[in-house]
Amino acid sequence: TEPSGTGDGAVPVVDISAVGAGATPVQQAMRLARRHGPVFRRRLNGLDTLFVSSLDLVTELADEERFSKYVGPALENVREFAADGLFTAYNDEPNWGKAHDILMPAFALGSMRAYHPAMLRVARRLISSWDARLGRGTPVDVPEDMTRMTLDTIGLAGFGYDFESFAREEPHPFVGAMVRCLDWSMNALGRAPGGDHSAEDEAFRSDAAFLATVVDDVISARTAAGDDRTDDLLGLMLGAPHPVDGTTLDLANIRNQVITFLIAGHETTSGALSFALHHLLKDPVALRLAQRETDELWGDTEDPEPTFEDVGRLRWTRQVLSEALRLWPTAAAFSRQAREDTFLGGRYPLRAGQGVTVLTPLLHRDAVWGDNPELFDPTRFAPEAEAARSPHAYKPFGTGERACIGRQFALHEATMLLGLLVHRYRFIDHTGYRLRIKETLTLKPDGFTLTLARRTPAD
Ligand code: MNH
Repeated sequence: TEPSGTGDGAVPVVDISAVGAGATPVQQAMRLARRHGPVFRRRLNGLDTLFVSSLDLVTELADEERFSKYVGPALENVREFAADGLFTAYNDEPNWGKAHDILMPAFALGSMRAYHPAMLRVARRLISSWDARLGRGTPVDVPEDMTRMTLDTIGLAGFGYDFESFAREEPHPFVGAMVRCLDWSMNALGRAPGGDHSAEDEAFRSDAAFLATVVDDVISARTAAGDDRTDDLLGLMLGAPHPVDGTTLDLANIRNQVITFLIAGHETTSGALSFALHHLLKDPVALRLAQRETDELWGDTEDPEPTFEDVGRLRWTRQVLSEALRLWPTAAAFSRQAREDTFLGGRYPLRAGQGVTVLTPLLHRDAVWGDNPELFDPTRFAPEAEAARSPHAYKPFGTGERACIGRQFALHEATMLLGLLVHRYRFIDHTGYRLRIKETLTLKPDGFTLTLARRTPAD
């Protein structure tokens, strides 16, 4: 669509100041979009957010010539602890381009091959821990263990640092402090004027300071050993010269990158794995197909040794993850800003710099997904089906040059783990779990536990 128009598009304005955004702002926005349509303006205590969720408009927003990433109010809050790290940097902040160029090699295909052994090692920690529960018949807390797994994986693969999450009764304190920081970022958005938030802010400062001590620990574990390897993320951060101008990252920026990657590198992958397991639990046919796929690779081997190539062969398992991320994209919104004054859809006027938020879960339920978008159906990601669909219908990893740098990392890690789990266990829905979603800027199933049994050859 040409960026011209009459500007007469009337956008519904929904003022939620009286009720607030509550503890589940994404799910609230989904309800508002269902009621008011794919474009609406949410007004909250004087802060307006323009939400968009239809394929035609998101296709326009994905046009990098007209739009770029917008660091909106939520990310401004995250900047309080991640500053100019890759995720929260402004487009025109020189450290974004610099760090992007320096860190890209850590996410090339060859690097995934290098991370594979660490990913497998951590997957086995989770399996040992689940095997131990199995003997005692005690339930596992799925999101909590997925977080143990993904945190240890980014720690070891990216930083050579061991959080040892499975050796702890409680999650590593990094996790609690991080969740509270993310929660603060989300809740601070909806503050009514005049309230006293000094206690929350002080608690936030202390959590952010704790995160910084973990960062120091991660960095000094490497530098104190005089280790100057540059074949992982931390090595690139500390030592690699920019491919063109030869400069390296400064220490303040390195610290911001470490915090950014420790958070972005595990939190959303953990949620994605948890949703995928939830859907497999509720869909015996999809589960059976995943089991069959792993049986074809590994037979009834007691402890399979997945190769890097094996993970690429787990096509159905990967489709299961893609479909889980369609229904519940764990980073559920991203924002764009107009480069120049323009009209979105030829109707809605936008000023240069003005932000627009894509509500990804509803984009993922657009009519392009057919008549039954709520149905969990991994065949939607069969290669032919994907080829026939607009690439803009599916955006769990954002869009354009600021899209997720860790996508292949997350998918390799998660596909391998899911494959190993369905190969080994029967999942028992001991509570008759009904999906409830907890929001702490990202989405996770709330209170999701399972009990397990070993699969027998007859299963
Ligand atoms: Mn990740 C950006 C989702 C896994 C590191 N990530 C984004 C964005 C989305 C996203 C959406 C774009 C945000 C925006 O436009 O404002 N990320 C995910 C999801 C998963 C995920 C759903 C897992 C599933 N991300 C990972 C992993 C890593 C990572 C794993 C690191 C190892 N992500 C990033 C970084 C950025 C990002 C860094 C910012 C990239 C940039 O702006 O240059």
